[in-house]
Amino acid sequence: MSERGVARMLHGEIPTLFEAPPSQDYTKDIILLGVPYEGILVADRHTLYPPGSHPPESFYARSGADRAPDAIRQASVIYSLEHEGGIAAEVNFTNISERLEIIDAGNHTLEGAEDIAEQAAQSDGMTITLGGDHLVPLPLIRGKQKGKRERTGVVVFDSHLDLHLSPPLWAGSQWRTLIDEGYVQPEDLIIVGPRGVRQSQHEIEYAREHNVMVIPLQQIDDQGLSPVCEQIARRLQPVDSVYISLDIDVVDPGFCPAQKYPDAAGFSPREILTMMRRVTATRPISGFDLCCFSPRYDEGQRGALLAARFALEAVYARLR
Ligand SMILES: [Mn+2]
Repeated sequence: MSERGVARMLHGEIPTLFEAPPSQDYTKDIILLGVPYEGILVADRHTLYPPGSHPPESFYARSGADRAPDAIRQASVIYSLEHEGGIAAEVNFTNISERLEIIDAGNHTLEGAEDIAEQAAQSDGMTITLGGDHLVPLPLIRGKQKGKRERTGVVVFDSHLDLHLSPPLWAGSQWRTLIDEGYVQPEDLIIVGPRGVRQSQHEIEYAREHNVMVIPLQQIDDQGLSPVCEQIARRLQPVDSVYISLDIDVVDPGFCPAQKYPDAAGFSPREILTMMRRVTATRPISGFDLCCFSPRYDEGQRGALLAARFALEAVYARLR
């Protein structure tokens, strides 16, 4: 018996995400893309390094998210649409390819990604983006709002608030930039999953003063997943669509050790999938990104496989 070949290659040994056809036609329903960007690096508690620097290896701060898109693509053959179109067991066995046109637009810079998001939004398409670090949603949401101005709820799954004011173009200030530029209203920003001690007092004060919805992981432990999802759904009632940004460090590193900023005892993958499903149950999804996966620290591709599964859930959200 011969091995089943990979049908759609992006470049070299790298298949397209879900083996979707490679294309630059941004009028399709779902545009898959990679943004292999890693910018300012945190070196330690006091030091930031500019983009392109190579700080010494440290457990406090790790790099390598620029390798993530292609590593996730390699694992995503498990979810190949070439497998009879992709019959989604979680969506009443719906055939994905019969309902949605999906392409892989390849890897792009921040500027290129912003342009793609703008074009996709103009034809009511949606981007599913593999980062890169957590600056990546900045151009994606900015471009999306330029292409189609609407009230967008942003649901962030992250162990960190990322509500720093500066420096600009840092994966710790992206939400403030989007708010300050007027693309997102602070009350439409929902941050799910902060844990540990790596938050700053001024971020917490900003969230409180501007009515950003912050749901620490422990609130879900105490109140339960369903009641908290109902609170999020109520907050999302006035928005036109929901953009989901997933920092892989919200997941327990036991499931995915390949994180830039690992912190013990996080969410299980299925808790994240359940929340993604619930928050898009009443409002349409208009974009998704997954960031801060560093394949340098992956083991047996299990982190890459999980990242691909999260991207698939964003396809499901569009399908439902
Ligand atoms: Mn984070």
